[in-house]
Parts: sequence; structure tokens; C-alpha cells
Amino acid sequence: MTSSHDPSPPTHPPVADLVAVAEQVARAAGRLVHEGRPQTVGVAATKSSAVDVVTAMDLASEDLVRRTLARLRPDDAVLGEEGGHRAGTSGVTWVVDPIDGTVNYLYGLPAYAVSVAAVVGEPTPATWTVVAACVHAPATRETWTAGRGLGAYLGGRRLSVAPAPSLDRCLLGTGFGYVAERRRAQARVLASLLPRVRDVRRMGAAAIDLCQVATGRLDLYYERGLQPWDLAAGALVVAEAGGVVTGLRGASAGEGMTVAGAAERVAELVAILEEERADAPEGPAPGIG
Ligand code: LIP
Repeated sequence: MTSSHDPSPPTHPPVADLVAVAEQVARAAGRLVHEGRPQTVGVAATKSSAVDVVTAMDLASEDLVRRTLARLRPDDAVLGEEGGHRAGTSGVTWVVDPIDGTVNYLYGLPAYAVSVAAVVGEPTPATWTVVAACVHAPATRETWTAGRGLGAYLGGRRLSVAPAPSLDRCLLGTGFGYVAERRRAQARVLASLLPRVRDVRRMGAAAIDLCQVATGRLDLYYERGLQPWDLAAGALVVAEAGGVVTGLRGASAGEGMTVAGAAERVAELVAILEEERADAPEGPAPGIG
């Protein structure tokens, strides 16, 4: 499950108020990103590898999110993919991916979203409690929202994760990192899973993948290497839709591994990923060392 460390008494404003702020901020940034997309998107920087890109619009989107939150929630902290952590005094931290699915955005593919979540507690997946979330996909005009204890919605439709079919009938979502050694290890794990499931989809945006699980368009999703901002909002959408989001070996979902879906099938996939040592440190490429 998403990490659940009940702050008691609640140390944050009404959840519905935070959901409304998350949606307002995500929609504003989504409008900027979608309507302002140039014909040719420029790469402003790279991160873990030459193909791990930051576009000028990633930076503009996060700047707009930060300015809007400073106006609406001036005492809150912010943890963003591009701008890092800014401390606050309220106990609430906004965890923001200004464009999740950046490579899709770069290529003009529609699977990208602005992901905004409000968490209380230390802002790490192992210690936070996510209380409000919005994943807004402007290119497909889809907006997922969730509030802790209030349910998960796609637009006005309440979401509920159905019991999963048997593993060999499951549509499985996953993703890959940007570094060759990591991708080689992920391919090994994928090769072990592919014959055991219906099929696999790699859509390129974790927040959307998680929301597709909540919406019933994927039966399961797993990925190693997710950052807090990839995970925070989508994990609450899955949990509030009655699904499970977890890591391996009893850990919370996080960089080591994230697995999401209906409880009984998540348990089966977790067991396979543990057996395949899907979270093992990558070794050097074959023939090296
Ligand atoms: C992306 C994730 C996706 C993963 C990509 C990338 P970004 O985040 O949402 O699941 O497979 O490698 O990390 O970089 O577009 O914000």
C-alpha cells in the first residue's frame, strides 16, 4: 500500500481543499505545456544520460507550479523534479512532476501529464502520507484526482480497481530507465515475464501508467527506478480506487521497485519479481570486467 503513517490529529487542511489546489495547479501547468508546445521542442539539459532530457517546457511548467503554490499555499514545502526541495512550515509538501513523460512530450506523443500531490510527513515514499493528488494529461484531456479517504476519480467518474484476471490474462504496464546497464537488467526481467502475461505496454509516463491501473486499462504495472515525483500522485489514485501499490520484500513503493494493481495479482507479481531479483544491483555489461 502507499505508505500510511496516520498523522493524528490531521496536521493539514481539509483533504478536499488540497485536492482542489492540486487540480487547479495541474490544469494550469497542463494548459501551458500543451498549448505552448513549440513545433520543435528544445532540450534544455540532460540528467542521468544523454537521453534523460529536460525541456524548456519542463522548467517553465515547474516554475508556474511553484509560483501558483506560493500564492495559494505560501507556507507549504515543494519537492519538484527540476527545482528540488524548498522547505515550508505547514507540514504539507507538494511533490511535483512538471511533465511526466518528457520523452513523449519531446516527440509529440500524447502520453504525458502534470503530476501534483500533497503529502504530509517526511517527503519520501517510505515515510510520507499522500493526502491529495491530481494527474492531468492535457493532450488526451484526462484528469485523475484522488483525496485520502475520498476516493479516486477520472473526471466525474469514481474509479474502482476490479479483481484482476489470472496472470496469463493480465495486461502489464512497465517502464525503463535511461542508463544502459539498468535497461539491460530490466530487459532480463521483462523477458521472464513476457511469456507469462497477456501482453505488455510501455507508455512512458509512470503517473499515467498508475492511473491506467486505477481506471482498469492496465491490470498490473511495475517499474524500477521511479522518483518520488513520478509516483506520489498516481499511487494515491490507485490506492483510493481500491488497488495496492507496494515495493518488494515488504518495502514501500519507491525507487527500488513499484508494483501496482489488484491485491491478489500484485502479490503474485511481487513474488516473481523477488524471485527474478528484479531489484538487484546491475553488474557491468557482459564481456566487461
Ligand atoms: C519517466 C517515467 C517513466 C519512465 C521514464 C521516465 P520523466 O519520467 O514517468 O515511467 O519509464 O524512464 O523516468 O523522466 O518523463 O519525468
